[in-house]
This record gives sequence, C-alpha cells and structure tokens, in this order.
Amino acid sequence: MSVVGFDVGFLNCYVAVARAGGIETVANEYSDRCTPACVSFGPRNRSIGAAAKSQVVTNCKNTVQGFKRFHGRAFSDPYIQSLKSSLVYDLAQMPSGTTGIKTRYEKHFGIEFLGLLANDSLYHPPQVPCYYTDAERRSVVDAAQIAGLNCLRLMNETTAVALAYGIYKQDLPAPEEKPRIVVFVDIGHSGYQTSVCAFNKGKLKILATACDPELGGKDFDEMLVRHFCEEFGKKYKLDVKTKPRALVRLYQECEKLKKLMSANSSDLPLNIECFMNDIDVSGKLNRGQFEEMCADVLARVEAPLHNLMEQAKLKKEDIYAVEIVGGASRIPSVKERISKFFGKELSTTLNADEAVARGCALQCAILSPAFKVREFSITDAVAYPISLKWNSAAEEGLSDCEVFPKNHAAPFSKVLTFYRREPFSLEAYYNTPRELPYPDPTIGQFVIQKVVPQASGESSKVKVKVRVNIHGIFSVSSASLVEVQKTEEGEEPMDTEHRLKNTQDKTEKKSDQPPQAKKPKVKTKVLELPIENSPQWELAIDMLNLFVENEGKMIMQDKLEKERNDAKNYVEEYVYDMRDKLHGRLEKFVSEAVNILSFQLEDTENWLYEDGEDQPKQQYIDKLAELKKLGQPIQERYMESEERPRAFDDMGKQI
Ligand code: ATP
Ligand code: MG
Ligand code: K
Repeated sequence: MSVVGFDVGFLNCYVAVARAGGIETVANEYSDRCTPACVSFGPRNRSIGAAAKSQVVTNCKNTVQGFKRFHGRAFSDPYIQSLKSSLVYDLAQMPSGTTGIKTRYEKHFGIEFLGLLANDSLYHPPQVPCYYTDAERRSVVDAAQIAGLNCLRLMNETTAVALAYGIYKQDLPAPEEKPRIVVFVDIGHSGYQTSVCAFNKGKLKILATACDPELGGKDFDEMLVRHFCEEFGKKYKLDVKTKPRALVRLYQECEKLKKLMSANSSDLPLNIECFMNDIDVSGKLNRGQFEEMCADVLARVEAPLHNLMEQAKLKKEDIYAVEIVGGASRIPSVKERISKFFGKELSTTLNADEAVARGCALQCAILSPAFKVREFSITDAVAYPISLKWNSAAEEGLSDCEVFPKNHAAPFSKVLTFYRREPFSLEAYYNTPRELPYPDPTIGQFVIQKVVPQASGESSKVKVKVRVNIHGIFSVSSASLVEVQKTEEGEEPMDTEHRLKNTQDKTEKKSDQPPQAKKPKVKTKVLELPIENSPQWELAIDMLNLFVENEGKMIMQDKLEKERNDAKNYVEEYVYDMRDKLHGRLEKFVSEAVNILSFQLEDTENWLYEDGEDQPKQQYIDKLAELKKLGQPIQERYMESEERPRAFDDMGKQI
C-alpha cells in the first residue's frame, strides 16, 4: 500500500509519495514531475497528461483543460454560462443539473469523471483550493471515488503548504509560547489563495484565509493574447479569434513568453510559423510593456492580503515570514507587490511547484497507520460561515442560527437540541452569499425522521449533531431522540427551543445533560433517528455507480485500444524492418520467394494506410503471422549460415 499526495492544479498536477526515507515527488512516464491537467478524447480512447496536452491544437474540441473550476457547479450558474464562449470545447447539462463536458464520445462527462486523471497508481486528488464550497468539495471526493481511490483527506492547498513548511521545522515555539505566525501565498494558473497560520511545536492552526479565485497566471496570458491579437490584426489583417486552433497556439506561445519575461527584462520575440492563412507572424515585448498592460491584473494582488490581515486581526509586525508558492508567484511584479505590502523580503524556502503535493503526501502519511511520522496536529478553518434554518414550532415561523462562523476550527462537531413531536427538516446554507463563487447559497436539506412525541404527549428532546468533516464538508451526521421512560417527580426543563453545544471531537462522548437537570427517578433511553440527507448538487448514488462502472469500461477500452495499436505497430515495424533486411543482409538468402514477400510487404504497407488503418486487433495479428510465414524461412537460412562458421571456429579452438 502506498500513500500519495496529489495536487491537481488548473494547469499542472504534481504527485508526491511517502516513502520510508521521506517525501518524494514522483515523475510520470515522460520522466517529468509535472503532469498537465489535461484529458483528450480520441476516437476510441482517452489520453491523459502530456499525451493529451500534445493534442490541444490538433484535437482541440475534444481536449479538456481547466476543468477544476467546474466542480460542484450548476450548469445554469452565470459563471459557467459566461465561460462557455471562451472555451474551445462544449459544456453540457448533466441530468442532476450540474456541469458536464461534451466530447466526441456519445456520452457527456460529468466533471467528476474528468477530475480524476487516474493513471496507474499515479493520480489521486485529495486537494482543493481553500475557497472551495461544500458542493465543490463533494464533487472532488466523488471524483476520487470514481478513480478508485481511498481519499484520506481532501486538503486545502494552502494548508498542505503550511504542513510542508512546519513539519520539518525544529525551532517552533513551545505549545505554551506565543505561536509563530506565517503567511502563505499560492498563485497558480487560475487562482490566488492566501492563508495565515499559527505554528507551535507539533501543531498548526489556520487563522484565516482570503483569496481571489479568479486571479492567476491565466490572466497574464490573457493580457498577452489580447495584445497580440490586436497587433496581428493590424499588422497582418488577421482575425485570430475566429480560428480556435490559432488561438490555442497563441495562448501557448504567450505563456512561454510570460515565463521568459520573469527572468529577462529586455525585448523578447514571439514568432509563430504558419499561424493563420499560411502567414508567419512575429512580435516582441519587454517586461516594462508587459507590466503596463497587466496593470489592472497586478492591482488585484493586494486586496486578498488586506482581507486576510483584517480577518486575523494581525499587524504586519506579527508576521514572522511570508512564504510564496505556485507558478505565477515567479512573476517579478507580483512578488514586488506582496513584498511591499508586508514590508519584508518574501521567503521561497518551499518548492513552488511541489509544495502542495508534498504537504498532501505528508498528511496521508500522518493519517495512515503504515507510516510512523512525527505527530503534527492540523486545525483548518471553515471558509464561509454556515447557518441552519428550520420551521420553528414555538415561534410559528422560520428560525435560524449560525452554526459555524467564518474561520471556525475544522474538522468540528456541534450538537443542537430541539423539542419536537414530529419529523422536521433543517436547511443548511452559507449566510454570506456575496462571498461565494456562485449565486446559490444552499448547502443541503436534512430531514430528521421518525420523531414522535413522548408517551405523555409532550415534545421529545431531539439532539442533532452537525459536523464539518476532515474534507471540509458539512453534514448533519446523526440525530437522536431522548425517550423519558419514567418521571415520578419534576419535569424536563424546556426553556429554550434549541441549545447549541460545542463538542470538539475528543470530548464528544461526554454526556450532554447538565448535571443539575438530572432527577434521580428519571430513566431515559436514547433512540437513533434516521436522517434524509440531500446535499445540493449531490451526485446521486446511481449516477455515481454509473460513473464508476463507466470508468471501469473506459479503462478497459483504453487498454484494448492500446493493445490494438500495439498489434498494428508490430505489423508496421515488421514491414519496414524486413524490407530493409531484404535489401541488406538477407539478400543472399532469398529464393523466388523473395518476390512474393516483397509484394506482400508492399501490399501490407498500403493496406495499413487504407483499409487496414482501423481494424480489430486480430486482423493485425493475422497479418503479421502471414508475413512471418514468408519471412521466417529466409531468416532461418540466414541464421544457419551465421552459425556455421562460428561452429567451425569453436571446433578449431578445441583442436
Ligand atoms: P491552480 O493552483 O490555479 O489550480 P496550477 O496549480 O495548475 O493552478 P501552477 O502549476 O502553480 O498552477 O502554476 C502555473 C502557472 O504559473 C501558469 O500560468 C504558468 O504560466 C505560470 N508560471 C510558471 N512558471 C512561471 C514563470 N517562471 N514566470 C511566470 N509565470 C510562470
Ligand atoms: Mg495549484
Ligand atoms: K501515521
């Protein structure tokens, strides 16, 4: 068994494995530690990672990138609708109302289906941006399940970075001392996240997070693309936006140019051959011009930092270090702005690309009994305040209550007490809708079933446990009814309709009854109540099963397709190899049969490009056997003649 940490980015994926010697970032089949977050659908099979990325231009309609932003989003979401026009591939509405992607396969794929990137043992996705909502998180957990992974913990990206930073530090303040406060900044391709974290020996606590989910490397690319579209429009009279292929190529070249500009402030060229209508295009740009055209993007760097410090109620002097990670954190003017904001040099002690994956692998190693890792406790923070509302029996109307305020510690459970005679429902929602990435603040509906009055006819006391779990997902995790069996004197206090009680996981088992309320002759029995859970945009279980089944089929199909292709390649190789040899070292050993074989080889070559281009595997196997039947005797004659002199040699030596 191995435990693996995954950073599935908007653009890039990194995978780290826990080994006896420590954490190691692993390379993919191309010996590259960075794998593009890309899936391409060919006529028969999928390719993933670098193989898929190589098809963004040639198979642009069926090659999907940047799917991270669709998790748990309704198709009708205005954000999703606004993206549609800028995507090369098409989106589709799934039966549940969520977003899917249209591909050349008959089916439309739910995002869960794509988010997985499962390839051998390499890709498991337990990491999300800290600003992900409940629905987005559930979608990623589903994706992991479809990929056949046991997701130990869905981790916030900046929390993973904080763990990677803290676990090896020997000089953290003792538990009773003032904690060391570190700010983490991750700027990737799509999103910008910051968190402020308090470290003591053996533990970390996220104090606050702030972000701009729409600020990242892609925005700088966008500015460059816009600039060159305009320039090429004037210079070459080309309307680049009308040709998806040209546009995709321009994006690729602009990204390269952007990276070069991080290391170089002089004029840099951008050349693309045969760009559109057989025209070669070229342009140039320097860092000063780049910064000027990106002024609006750069101006957005500070707001999340302000927000972060305000939430944490910290002063800049309280900050021990500012650690930056993520590819776009390498842009000099981004660094400058962050550094200026805090009035200090930034630290780059972590690997900017791999820190998230390494932190996730560390977390898995801590959670897994198979590894002995230094104890390190991680307390994360709730991203958006969560409220519950319900129909109030007493007040004849709607009541609500904030159960988890913003930045509340997580994972965490709380118990609410209700007095009811019949089943009732709770609705969980985010109470600051304007903070959310989408308009619908609903988290889910939870119906507490089988509630009955007491034998006396009075309301029953119902305890409901609500929880934000280790993945950062909210649920009503259990409910129970307290049945009072005998009351001889006194009655249960019923002053409040509901009471909120905090029970950190460790102390959960303690009795909820205030000791004074206990009367000696009262006997109570606790009955577990069933809960009907309907989280918003939930992937229904039959859908999930269908996806799991389809994934199995697709893996099988990918495997069969690979075998078919291999069989075809063997035929092709044999044709070229034998043809060379027939004109080379085999020439002397052929009889009239050579002509037949030569013809056959040529025939087969033509066949491979015509009817034989797309045949079942067996056809290629048969074809190869046919050729070998003719080729084998010739090769045998050759082998014999090679062996003969050597045999004499050996005998000669013996004498
Ligand atoms: P996200 O975290 O938003 O989901 P991601 O994890 O895929 O995305 P990263 O791999 O951290 O993103 O960063 C990729 C981005 O960083 C790209 O926009 C890339 O162009 C940019 N980038 C990488 N290296 C450099 C560099 N040297 N200079 C400027 N930008 C860079
Ligand atoms: Mg990232
Ligand atoms: K462990």
